[in-house]
Amino acid sequence: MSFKTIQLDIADDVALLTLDRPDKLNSFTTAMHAELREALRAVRKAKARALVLTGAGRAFCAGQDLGDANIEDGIGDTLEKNYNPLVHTLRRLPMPVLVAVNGVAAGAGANIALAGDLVYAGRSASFIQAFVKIGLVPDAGGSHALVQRIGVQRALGLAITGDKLDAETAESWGLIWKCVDDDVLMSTVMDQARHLATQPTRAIGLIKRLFNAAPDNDLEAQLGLEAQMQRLAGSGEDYREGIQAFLDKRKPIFTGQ
Ligand code: T3D
Repeated sequence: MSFKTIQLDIADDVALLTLDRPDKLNSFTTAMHAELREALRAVRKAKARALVLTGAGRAFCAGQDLGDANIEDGIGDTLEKNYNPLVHTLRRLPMPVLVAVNGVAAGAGANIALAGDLVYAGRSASFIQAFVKIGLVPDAGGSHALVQRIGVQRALGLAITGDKLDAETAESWGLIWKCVDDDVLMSTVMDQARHLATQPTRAIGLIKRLFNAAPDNDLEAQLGLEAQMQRLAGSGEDYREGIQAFLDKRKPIFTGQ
């Protein structure tokens, strides 16, 4: 499958999706959004068991391409047509989504990164809620993810100032999973993705559903959802294999079912 603004490689059950407009710091265009939709459909069709998202060159993504911004027809429409479905798709993919933030992640670029499940960043990477600098508000799920992960004060601070947050601080605040040295970022993320692709994928998809729902549920509703997800997980082949392997004192072989 060949694309103009992204690259997609699928091997060993791991899909590697690279935003590929390095001259424009991989900023999003309408064409890139269309290609991302097609690529994510292909990832599902191929039954990949882990997805890695990264950027080509020195940046992860500088958000919306400001030369391709939809000033005339209304930015809200662009969000509803392009960004919001992308956030939903990444959050709902029934496989772990790992993000390798290889450089600056600004505006919607930062917030699409935060839509991943395990966000890794190279030590020189940074996160910028750049919206306010052009008179906009955080979008692409940023106002939700930031408040949930780092609390209102830090989230507001980043959104109102548009200040750069370095990767080490992002890790220490709990905004991302891990900050690692730049030169081992891709190998670390790919190793983890290949490992996760051998794990109980169906259960991981259910874990995502459970944890994505948790912030909006009270305890009663969440207990009910846990029972529902556990029923589904417990009806899977991987549960039977996990139990059998434990009893046999051997390593489980999970099929992802
Ligand atoms: O439709 C809608 O508009 C709604 C959606 C909105 C969502 C959003 O994401 S709004 C926020 C958009 N993003 C930004 O405001 C960030 C703009 N970029 C920057 O602030 C800086 O580029 C960075 C802090 C990200 C990186 O700075 P630096 O000094 O490392 O790089 P640079 O020199 O600024 O950029 C390098 C090139 O990339 C440069 O092109 P050139 O001069 O070499 O031809 C620059 O113009 C280009 N570039 C960077 N960001 C964008 C971009 N081109 C188009 N759009 C960009 N967002």
